[in-house]
Amino acid sequence: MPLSIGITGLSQAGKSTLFKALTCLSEADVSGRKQPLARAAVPDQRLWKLAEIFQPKKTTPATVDFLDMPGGTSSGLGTQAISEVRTSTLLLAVVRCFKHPYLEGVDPLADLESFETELLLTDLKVVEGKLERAKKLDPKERTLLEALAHPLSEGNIKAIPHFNEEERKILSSLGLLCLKPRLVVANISEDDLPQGGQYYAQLQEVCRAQEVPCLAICAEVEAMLADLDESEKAEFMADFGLEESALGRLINLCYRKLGLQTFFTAGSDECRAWTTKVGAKAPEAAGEIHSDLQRGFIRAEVIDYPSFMECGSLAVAKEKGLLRVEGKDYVVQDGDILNIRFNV
Ligand SMILES: Nc1nc2c(ncn2[C@@H]2O[C@H](COP(=O)(O)OP(=O)(O)OP(=O)(O)O)[C@@H](O)[C@H]2O)c(=O)[nH]1
Ligand SMILES: [Mg+2]
Repeated sequence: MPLSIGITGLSQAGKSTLFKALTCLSEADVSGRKQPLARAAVPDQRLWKLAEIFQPKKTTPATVDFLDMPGGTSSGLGTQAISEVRTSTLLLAVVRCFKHPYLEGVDPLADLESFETELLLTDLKVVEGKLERAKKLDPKERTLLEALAHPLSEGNIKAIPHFNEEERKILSSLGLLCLKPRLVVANISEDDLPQGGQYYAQLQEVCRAQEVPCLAICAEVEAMLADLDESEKAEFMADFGLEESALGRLINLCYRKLGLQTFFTAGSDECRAWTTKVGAKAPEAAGEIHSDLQRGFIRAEVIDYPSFMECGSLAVAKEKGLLRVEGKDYVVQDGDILNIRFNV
């Protein structure tokens, strides 16, 4: 299933600007859309380096889906749009740290808090509704919902219980926003690039206490960069003191937060990047490619990316004994190049 990231936050925080920047969509692309959903390629230089060597017919990056939440009311959480974001894997909370043309003041901490309150209230409605309506609620589910109702009604995001995997599974169909992994994006003004400035520093402090990763992005500058070709982009990024695009930085953080990593398949037909969990064993990783590969997994030929690049080809790697054969207990490492042997 593709990783899906919901872009949420208060109205006018810069969500759509960020969405455009991350997905390289122009104004025209976005306005014609019913579903503000777009797929972005995960930037990974290693894939393109592999493609230089293999010269495949096709090179396919891993992808991430972004969903832009419309604003409109005082908060970014319009009810019709909520159902969309309930299926997201992770939420970005975009917080305004720039002077807005017509909104007064800049107060990222207050904005973050009112956004979180809004988010919890939306969940509270779901939880209460479920508790009221469902007489025949499974007792386990009822207990979990009851444990949530209090912190939700208090608007206290820090008091949301940490559920284990089984408990999360029980609640998963509700798509509760408060249980989703979160990341805060400080949407900073151009003048605060590249360090982030005082508002970012304030947000960072609060986020650190909540163990929520926080990232400073200037959505407007990034949206401008997204329209440029590669050489112009590099020049402008250097001017702003930016080393990596917002997409790259954001995805790195998301992967870390979600415990994800990348592996590759490479050949003359296709070079491709795949996403799997950190700690995944070879058959599970193979399952990302196709369920048949997991079901019929026999073994995997494996080489790590740096060793492969040193060898320059699979033939040389084999000669040097660097292409290993691993069984079903092999724990896949970030950057591994895998060739799965299977039989169904
Ligand atoms: N200075 C500055 N202005 C920005 C930045 N990001 C967005 N803006 C401006 O803020 C306004 C709102 O941006 P949007 O991206 O439409 O915000 P939004 O969160 O999608 O708004 P709603 O969909 O109405 O909730 C626009 O006028 C943007 O040009 C930024 O990084 N810096
Ligand atoms: Mg918008």
